Amino acid sequence: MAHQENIPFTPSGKSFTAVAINTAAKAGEWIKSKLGSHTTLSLKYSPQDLVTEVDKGSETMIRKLILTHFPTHSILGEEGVEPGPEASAKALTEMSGAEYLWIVDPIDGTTNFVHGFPFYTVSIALAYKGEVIVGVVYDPSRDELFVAEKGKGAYLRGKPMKVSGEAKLTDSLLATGFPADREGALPLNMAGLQHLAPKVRNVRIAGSAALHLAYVAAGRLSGFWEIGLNSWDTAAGALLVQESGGQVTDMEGNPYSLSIRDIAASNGTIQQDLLQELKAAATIGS
Ligand code: 2AM
Ligand code: CA
Repeated sequence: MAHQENIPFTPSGKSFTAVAINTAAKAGEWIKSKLGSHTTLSLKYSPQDLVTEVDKGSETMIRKLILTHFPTHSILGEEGVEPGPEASAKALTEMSGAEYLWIVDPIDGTTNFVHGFPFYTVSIALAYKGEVIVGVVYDPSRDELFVAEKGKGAYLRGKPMKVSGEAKLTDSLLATGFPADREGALPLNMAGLQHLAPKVRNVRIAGSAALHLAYVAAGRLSGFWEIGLNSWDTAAGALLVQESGGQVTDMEGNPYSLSIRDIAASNGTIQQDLLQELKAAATIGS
């Protein structure tokens, strides 16, 4: 990850990255134009699991754009999968044989989008033989496009990103989230929050896992954890963190993989302390 500070980033790698960037930017601008004017609001897995016609339209647009460039590639998108954790895991397993697999969240932070809270993103990752090689998260509200290429670093507005320098939890700003699963995930995330909040500088819960991960990569958050996520919430963001010098693991400290549903990401320096506290919290939450 050798960066030259003053040379602007230009996409490379058979233009996979350029396609990811252009597709995320186009879909992001489109969903932003629909803010406040969606006409359908459906419930998926639970009353907290929302979907609008804008999620579906964004995914259709993304699929068409990717397939225009790479017609033989496979695409795993949130809106192409039945709701619920079992269906998500099954869909990922079924597609795990694909050589090139795009992993797409057409709106990460749908609840925010529905309420007009400007913290939602388009998340697009490309995995080659199961390993994420490109990750792009686009935040249309601030026009920020976070991009990472495996082994080549992570960039925001052409500048290399770097994780933050906090060495202790007491100095750390963390984020977490509450996904739609109110039975399994909510008590565990609540237990983590209750356990960690007194030990850190503060905790933010802004409703987009992809953007929280991008903020860890950009050094705006020291760390992030969340139980019960899907691959489309995390694939692009995890590469952003890794390529910015941070660490991403499951709750046991195993390195990030697409099948991980429980994620802990940080600047690396606080990772072990974060995992230790989450382990202690889980014994209270279960
Ligand atoms: P979404 O907006 O794409 O659904 C909020 O804590 C995070 O959880 C968001 O990234 C949100 O993504 C995700 N999330 C919401 N419902 C979820 C579900 N049923 N399964 C997994 N992740 C979910
Ligand atoms: Ca989504």
